[in-house]
Amino acid sequence: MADIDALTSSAYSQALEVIASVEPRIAEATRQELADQRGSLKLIASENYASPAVLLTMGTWFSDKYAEGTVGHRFYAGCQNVDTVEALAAEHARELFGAEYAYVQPHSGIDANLVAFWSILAHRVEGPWLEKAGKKNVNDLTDDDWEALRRELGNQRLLGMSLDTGGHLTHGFRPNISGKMFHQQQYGTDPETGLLDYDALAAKAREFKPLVLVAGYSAYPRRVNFAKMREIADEVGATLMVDMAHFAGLVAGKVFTGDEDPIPHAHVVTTTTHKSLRGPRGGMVLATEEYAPSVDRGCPMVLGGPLSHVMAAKAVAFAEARQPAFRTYAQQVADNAQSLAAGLQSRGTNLVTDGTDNHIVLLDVSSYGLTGRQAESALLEAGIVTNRNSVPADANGAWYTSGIRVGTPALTTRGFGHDEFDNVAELIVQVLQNTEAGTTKAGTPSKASFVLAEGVADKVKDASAEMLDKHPLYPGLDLA
Ligand code: DSN
Repeated sequence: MADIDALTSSAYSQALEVIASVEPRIAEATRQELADQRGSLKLIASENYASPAVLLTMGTWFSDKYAEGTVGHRFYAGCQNVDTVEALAAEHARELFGAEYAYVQPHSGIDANLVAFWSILAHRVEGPWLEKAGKKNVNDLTDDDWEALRRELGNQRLLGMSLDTGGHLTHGFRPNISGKMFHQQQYGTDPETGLLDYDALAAKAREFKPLVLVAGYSAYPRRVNFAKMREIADEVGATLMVDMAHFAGLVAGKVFTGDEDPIPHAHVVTTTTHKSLRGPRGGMVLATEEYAPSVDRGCPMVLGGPLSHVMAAKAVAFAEARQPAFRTYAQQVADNAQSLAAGLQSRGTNLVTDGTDNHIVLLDVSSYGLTGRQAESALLEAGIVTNRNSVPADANGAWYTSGIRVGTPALTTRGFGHDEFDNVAELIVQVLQNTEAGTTKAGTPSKASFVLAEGVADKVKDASAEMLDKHPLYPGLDLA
């Protein structure tokens, strides 16, 4: 069998030489990025490390091919190989998730959500409206028809989780297109527990009667009961759309099953492919057969030419995720989050919802006298990469915040287990305990500047290095 590590090393060494022959600074930045990722504790909950096979698949001439349309039905000639790639990626996705239909063209999560929104509108609003107007398809519409249809489409309602309680920008947040194209309202979490309150959500849905109920999150450290979500959607006649971008890996790895698996319950499911799923950077829509024809119109409705090189990498990543080892990985991601949360709590850190049962831990750092911004910067100085995040009803708003979001997918890929994550908790706490809020130039309290006690960053970096050396990133990858 080929020595994959040796092949990977030589592939990247040679690729970097080729790149350096044109723009050496890009080759250098690429080397530096690897060194930085290797040398820091990556705790950003939405990041991971894709395999060399996935990364290499993105660097090919598929990037040069246009292929608007769908498999076997393209607007450009010469798409036979793109057809192979797209069909395979979709097949792997359907098998991996047990979905009726998969659309692998979206370039990102927001693209996937836009495809889903417009598909739902086309299916639920445009279709019946065309029938009523006696028109076969949108090409038959007059200017007056269009005006009336636009009014109809623009009057639809969407109910999604609010940003400060863990929802995503694309779930109806006002400044996002989703908050402008729909009449939107947001549901939150229980102010005492921080947990989703399904009764309150149902009451809001009954009152608001949304066409689209969006479930899913990017900063909620708990599982969601999608069977309950579907009951609520059905009661009010809404389409249930689940954005599983964050936890797709836990669904693929069968950590979330039954009521926690969105696929059997939602009409339409969207995801990114690069977070816990550990694939290339991109998006995807899964749907029931009923919604498939309108999702298939993602291009030209929302998207331009698909990124064929990324669709190829999706196929490779999904093939990896269908291997038994991925289930072990996904379970470890969830177990490690438990260790991290317990380690933080036992050292006196407040966690939103008092813990986790997915891959996310959300720290409320206000008890340390810090904003999220100060904590994020101090942690970075000590080689711990996180992101600041709002906590529910955040007194510091969405820019400075009071929270730090951390997640386990990336370091679990490196092989970190229970003891290492307990140690990571210790290092985080050491930084937070030794950081003080700074002042502005005028001497007033600052929400951004901070002072990390001398020597702490080095001590934490040394302790991290011991663990990182034990679990090297891309162990066999040795750049010449
Ligand atoms: N940027 C992603 C995250 O960090 O959760 C969501 O878009």
